[in-house]
Amino acid sequence: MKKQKNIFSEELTGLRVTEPADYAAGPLAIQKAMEHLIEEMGAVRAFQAINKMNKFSGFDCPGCAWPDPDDKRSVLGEYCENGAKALAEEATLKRVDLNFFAQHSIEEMRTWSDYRIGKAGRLTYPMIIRAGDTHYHPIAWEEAFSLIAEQLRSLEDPDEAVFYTSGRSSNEAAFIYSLLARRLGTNNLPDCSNMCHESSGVALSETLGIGKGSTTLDDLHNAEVIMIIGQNPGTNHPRMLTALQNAKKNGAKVITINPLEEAGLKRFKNPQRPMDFVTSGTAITDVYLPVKINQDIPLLKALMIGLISADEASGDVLDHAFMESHTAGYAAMRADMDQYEIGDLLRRAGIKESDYKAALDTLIPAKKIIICWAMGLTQHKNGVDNIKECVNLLLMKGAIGKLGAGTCPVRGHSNVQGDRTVGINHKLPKAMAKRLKEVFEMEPPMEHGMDVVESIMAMDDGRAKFFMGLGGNFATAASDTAYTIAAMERCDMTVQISTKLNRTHLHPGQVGLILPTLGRSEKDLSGGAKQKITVENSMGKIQPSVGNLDPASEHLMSEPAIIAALGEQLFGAADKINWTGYQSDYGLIRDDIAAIVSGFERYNDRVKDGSEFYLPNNARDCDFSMLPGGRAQFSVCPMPEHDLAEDEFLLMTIRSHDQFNTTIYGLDDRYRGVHGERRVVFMHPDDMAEYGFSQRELIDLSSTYDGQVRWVRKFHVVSYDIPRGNLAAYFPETNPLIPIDQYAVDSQTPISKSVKVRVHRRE
Ligand SMILES: Nc1nc2c(c(=O)[nH]1)N[C@H]1C(S)=C(S)[C@@H](COP(=O)(O)OP(=O)(O)OC[C@H]3O[C@@H](n4cnc5c(=O)[nH]c(N)nc54)[C@H](O)[C@@H]3O)O[C@H]1N2
Ligand SMILES: Nc1nc2c(c(=O)[nH]1)N[C@H]1C(S)=C(S)[C@@H](COP(=O)(O)OP(=O)(O)OC[C@H]3O[C@@H](n4cnc5c(=O)[nH]c(N)nc54)[C@H](O)[C@@H]3O)O[C@H]1N2
Ligand code: SF4
Ligand SMILES: [Mo]
Repeated sequence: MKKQKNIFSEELTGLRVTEPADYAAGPLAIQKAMEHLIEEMGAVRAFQAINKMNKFSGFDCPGCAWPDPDDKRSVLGEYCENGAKALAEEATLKRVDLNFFAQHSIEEMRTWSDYRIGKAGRLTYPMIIRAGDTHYHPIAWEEAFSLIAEQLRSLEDPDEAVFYTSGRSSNEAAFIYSLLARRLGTNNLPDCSNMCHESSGVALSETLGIGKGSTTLDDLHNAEVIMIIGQNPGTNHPRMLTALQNAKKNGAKVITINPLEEAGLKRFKNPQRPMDFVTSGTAITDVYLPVKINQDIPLLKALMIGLISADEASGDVLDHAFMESHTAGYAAMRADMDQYEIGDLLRRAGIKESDYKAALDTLIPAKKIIICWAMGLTQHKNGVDNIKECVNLLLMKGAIGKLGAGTCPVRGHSNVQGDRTVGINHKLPKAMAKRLKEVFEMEPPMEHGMDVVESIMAMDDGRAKFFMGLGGNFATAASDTAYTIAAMERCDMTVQISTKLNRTHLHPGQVGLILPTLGRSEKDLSGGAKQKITVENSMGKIQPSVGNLDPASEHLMSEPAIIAALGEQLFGAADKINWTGYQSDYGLIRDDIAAIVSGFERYNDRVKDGSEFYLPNNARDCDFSMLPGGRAQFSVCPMPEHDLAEDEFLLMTIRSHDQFNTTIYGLDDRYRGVHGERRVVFMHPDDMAEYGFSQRELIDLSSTYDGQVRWVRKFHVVSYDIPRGNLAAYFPETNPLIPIDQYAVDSQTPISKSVKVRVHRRE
């Protein structure tokens, strides 16, 4: 068999396994936060920055999109362990300087682990590499801009260019980046949400008329039941545990649906409450349902059938008045349920009847229900249906558009939601197109552009020749790593606007450019004035962000300044779009956002002096007038099918506690009892016994789709409490297993949580 090209380093780093933790946070979280901050930044710089993070006059945490409290912010600090790590990683004192690039060839750096690549430090100078070069060389900003502009002008068709965005950019940068692409004539604006919550956006837009969640922190605090499904907040949204703790104090019950019993969903010891350290903290989950991978639909159907039966007996379990006045499609969904039988559904889901009953009894009396979810639902072939099924349950109970109830897709990157709101969308919304025509007298392209998967395929077959990334680590984050990397290398030019070195920089096109940029925590003095940026959190609130640290290098430009300078170079200073003005006054960008995007009226006023505001949200207001018949829509969701061969497992590719996507903070996943190593695969002890695998044994994994076999090698088996037939391993090391053409129906999100794989003893 042909050996597939190795992309990730297979170097082993020394696995140690302990018992999984039975609570999250506590004193160790504070200790770990401090260790990362002080090691990367030194004590003085660390305290200077951390005291401003998530404060009204400070900067927004560069980690996840979890919201800050609306009213008061804690004097002890409004951040979590992983927020501290995100800051430490960005504000590190380590530097990738000219010397570094002179010393290390890209060939050499490709052999490094992602951990080592990331730990090299902050990029400090614009760099270029051309086909045949072994090393990156410095280039002046002006020269870089004219090279890029020249390349873009030389394209036969603007659709040969692809403009990717990762979710850390500000509203200001994202808005003018989308303007740049559209002014050029393309909607090729793939973004990280294509790999993330796109399934949520599609499902929620179709059923509730808005591609975002409907709840706020206040709703969580007032809910009777919170379902947490396919999400690991203890690691990925740690301050959500504080919200859950408050909700529990107010009497909420939590139902958790997850193949893994994650520590953060067992108990929480709030680092802000030292009393929690001496007690056992707060129990988070009341009913835990250890669902098999991607068997959420059968489980949700079983719960809905249970609710319908209970309602038939008492008449007051479902909200009939709400369904009659606000929804459509219930009869069809109800009729579809007749073909299912609860016992079968539970067998498929792998759920015991007693656990099911406990969940059902919790849901029956509840009127205020919130469903929270993340990648465990979105990254499957049927990701869109997974979310529609959640909406069905909420609609039956009338649990939408009122205090304490609604949808809560918990967003990933800190501004991924804002980027989409202000224009990063490969499908240009009609209303936005109309405003662009009116305000800028331009003719925006109307056909849909390419998303992540389509862009990679287009780079592969030569339809796309130019790639620009506003942040992110495209080659490593996307699926089918070997294919994706080869596709990117085929481009005439690749340009990465980045804070830190990553693997994507090591696989440039014919010409590769790195444009180093400021991070959130840094002072932005573009144009000689103190600039602020704005972001939108997972709950639709817009807030300003102003960094206070000295920049990592005097040669950095801010994201808005880079994009606007390129716009000026391409379209001239006399263009209808004020590229020149944008570079020195982000207030002008906000004025134009206000002119183009609804909900941003008086934008500059409303983010003055640290103030924040919520964007309008029709689902929160129970207004479904944009949907057929003015009603929220029930959906009929078919069952997930995998057609597994007898020796195939379903693999979910998940995050450790020591990473932010492709940025590896450290080598531990302490809540799951894994230390010093990322090349592990979690397996049920009975499955291990069947294969004769011993703890820590090294195995290889392969996936076979359409006759093509893909491999990743050298993973330690770790015995774990995971459903039989299911496996878990970390991303991005397992991305080479996911074929580019395996994605969710309608959202094209790669199937990162249900990859069919085989396990192999190493010869
Ligand atoms: N520290 C840190 N924070 C982060 C990130 C990070 O990498 N590190 N990434 C950010 C980003 S971009 C995102 S999108 C979010 C991701 O946040 P999450 O979605 O919480 O992250 P994952 O690790 O992908 O975990 C998914 C969870 O879903 C479960 N799961 C997997 N498959 C299924 C399934 O079929 N059904 C059910 N019910 N559960 C399933 C897994 O066991 C796991 O607990 O976090 C954001 N925050
Ligand atoms: N198998 C598998 N694959 C997945 C997932 C999964 O669960 N499993 N999750 C998917 C998800 S949810 C997501 S969101 C994607 C993430 O995909 P990306 O967003 O593309 O990846 P990140 O690792 O977040 O990007 C990190 C890089 O961003 C740059 N960066 C950091 N901060 C800034 C900044 O402020 N400005 C700029 N310009 N650059 C910055 C740094 O250079 C850093 O190396 O991955 C997806 N891939
Ligand atoms: S919960 Fe998310 S946004 Fe809040 S401090 Fe932690 S990482 Fe940052
Ligand atoms: Mo994400």
